[in-house]
Amino acid sequence: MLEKFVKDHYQKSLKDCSNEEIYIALLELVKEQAKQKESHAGKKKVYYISAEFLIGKLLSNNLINLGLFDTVKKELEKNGKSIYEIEEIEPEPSLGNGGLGRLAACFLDSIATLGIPGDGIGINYHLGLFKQVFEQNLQKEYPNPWIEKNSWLTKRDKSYTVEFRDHIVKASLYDIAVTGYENRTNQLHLFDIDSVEEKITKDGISFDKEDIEHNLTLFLYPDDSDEKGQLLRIYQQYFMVSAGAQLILEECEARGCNLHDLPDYAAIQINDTHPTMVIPELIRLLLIRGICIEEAMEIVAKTCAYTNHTILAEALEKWPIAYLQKVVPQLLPIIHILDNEAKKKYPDEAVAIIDKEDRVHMAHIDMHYGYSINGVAYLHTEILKNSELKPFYEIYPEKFNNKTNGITFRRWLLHCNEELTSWIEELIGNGFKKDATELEKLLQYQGDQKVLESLLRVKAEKKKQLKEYLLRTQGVEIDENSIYDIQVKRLHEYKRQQLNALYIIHKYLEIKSGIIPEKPVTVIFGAKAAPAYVIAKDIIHLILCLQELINKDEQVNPYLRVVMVENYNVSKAAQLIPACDISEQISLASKEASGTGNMKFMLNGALTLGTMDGANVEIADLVGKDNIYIFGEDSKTVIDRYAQGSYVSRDYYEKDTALKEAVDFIVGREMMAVGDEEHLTRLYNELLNKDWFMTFPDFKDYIATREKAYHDYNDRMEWAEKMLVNIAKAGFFSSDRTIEQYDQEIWRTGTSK
Ligand code: OX2
Repeated sequence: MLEKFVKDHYQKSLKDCSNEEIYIALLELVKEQAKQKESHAGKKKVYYISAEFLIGKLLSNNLINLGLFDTVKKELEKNGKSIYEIEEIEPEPSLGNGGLGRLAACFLDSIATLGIPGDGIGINYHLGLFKQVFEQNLQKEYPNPWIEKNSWLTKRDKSYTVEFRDHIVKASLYDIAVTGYENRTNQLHLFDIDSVEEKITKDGISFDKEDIEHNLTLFLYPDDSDEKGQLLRIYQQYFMVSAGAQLILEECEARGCNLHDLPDYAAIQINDTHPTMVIPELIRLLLIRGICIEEAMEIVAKTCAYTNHTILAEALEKWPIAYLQKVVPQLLPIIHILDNEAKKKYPDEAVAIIDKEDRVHMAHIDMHYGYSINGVAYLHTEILKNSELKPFYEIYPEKFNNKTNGITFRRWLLHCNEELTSWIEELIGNGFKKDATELEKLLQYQGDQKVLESLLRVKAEKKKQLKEYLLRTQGVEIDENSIYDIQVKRLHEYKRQQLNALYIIHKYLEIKSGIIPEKPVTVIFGAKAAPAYVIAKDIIHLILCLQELINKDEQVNPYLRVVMVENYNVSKAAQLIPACDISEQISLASKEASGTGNMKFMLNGALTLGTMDGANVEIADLVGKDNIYIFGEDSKTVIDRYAQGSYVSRDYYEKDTALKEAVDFIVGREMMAVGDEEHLTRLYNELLNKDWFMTFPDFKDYIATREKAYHDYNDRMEWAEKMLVNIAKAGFFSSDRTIEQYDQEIWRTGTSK
């Protein structure tokens, strides 16, 4: 089919096309095919509004979803071309930061796959989050431009006017087709301004934050450490929701809605607090259209639903009224009404929208004026109900519900691990592609030596591929026969990459003292730190210094190596995850709302080394304690200790010699020879005097559990059996299951069974 397409469109044979030409032809072919699956069926539609959509490269996934991948791959092979080389040409959009944005992307895939009418609404950031480069063992940030002349974006002949206090801008609509797996095509709507100027950045990612006309759609999460940065974020958020709300009302009216019955035509999912202003904005638009305030509030409260992704206080946005006044004064009368009405009914200060310091609590708007509040894993939702959001749970118990996150198996199995996919297919057929719970059929092969051996061969093949990839892309050499122990995720103190680093130091010191590990280990990291997050960048510095020190040390490097992958993104995740033996999920219990990397690793046959946090709790439940490595204190102990304010990290340091040695090493002679004193000393002091995310109490158990996992790894048959159980039990974490629950319990479009 590609051959014919190329002939018809370019009057050329496939053999004579360059890879670039083939890539462009495939873009067009996919867009054409996707268009044929657009549908207007369905009265009620979901609008998933999110500041982030971490969609990754789309070519292969679209081909898989449209059922064209194998045909195209073969046609290319026949003509001496490779789909994998063509994939490399596609730039990866950096429209997201981490789990929150990747979840949004997986959800769009599943919404389309289940045939649910549902579109995404976001912003077309030209320079993305940022591109991470390592220089002198430090993270440096550069723009990440990704929009080319030929891309997945389709400019629509449609725009909306968005009014700020001092500017009026035109929000132009761009769409990216979202193909469902053997089902309908939906859209990701991304708004942009025509006057955006990619060239205004200097010295990395600096730019004039007040130049809204040119900067509005440049970066995701521009630095908000000063007032100008915070104002810019408010500009971006209002831009997204005002254009989005206008689009929603227009579409619903076109489908026959009279606005009084909006909840029958739209379900708006507010992904974290960034899109919260859609609530007052929709009310404002309904008022303009002649609906009275009481009814407008009621309509909106029946249309909007909120997802909470974190209990970290600093991530729950609170905008000063004075800032909102400077950008969107038209919303303030409405926000005051929302606040007054809430205060009349519920005088408790803890649930106020506007607090005593005149700040607007965005999540409080969502909870009072939305009809559903969901957490993203069982434990997280329980913590929201019983502690973090308890005052709200007491008022609105019926609004609270859990939706444990999921991942799309099209990307995180079918595409990233064709070898494992074929292995599964040979054993249990291909029903699991539509119904992921069928993976449980693999359990019948638990004691089957031949099957287990072939599973180990698949893993070995993926490990070899990763070795080649790292050599080709980063020039680093790793040992394919070592254990691959991987931690990839945003860099945050609560995720505790620093605990992993302390283990590495401990191991290094052991090897130096003559204690040789049973099996060599390669510890791999990938993580971006927010540009203004000082300690997170210090942790990256620590890891990069360890990488340099250890990899150069010939006494140590046969047994231990450290690799920090530069500019970790979706494509790199797709290389790393299938090759992993041990998946590090070591957040401080209670702090990781869910995690979704943990699910991807499990699905690809890695064993989890983790705390009882987020979705790890559900993974542990599913696979049983013999098939997971759990360590550390539980969430109750941690929450109680915070409540008592009794944690003193130095007490642990004084009592545990191994810990003391590892911590002191950070500022020791060897590290100072490769690192920067200011960064290392700051991190050392932070751990010793604060350690807010309590790495020290978990250190001992972490070391012991990790050693146990490494030891167990040597019994290859037993290990393979554990891998098999993990793969077999991963079906629950398909985002198709998650979305079916959203649809049945929150959106109620009436589509899914
Ligand atoms: C992340 C959470 O940290 C992570 O635990 C979760 O899996 C993911 O969202 C998807 O739900 N920003 N990112 C998150 O929360 C916030 C806020």
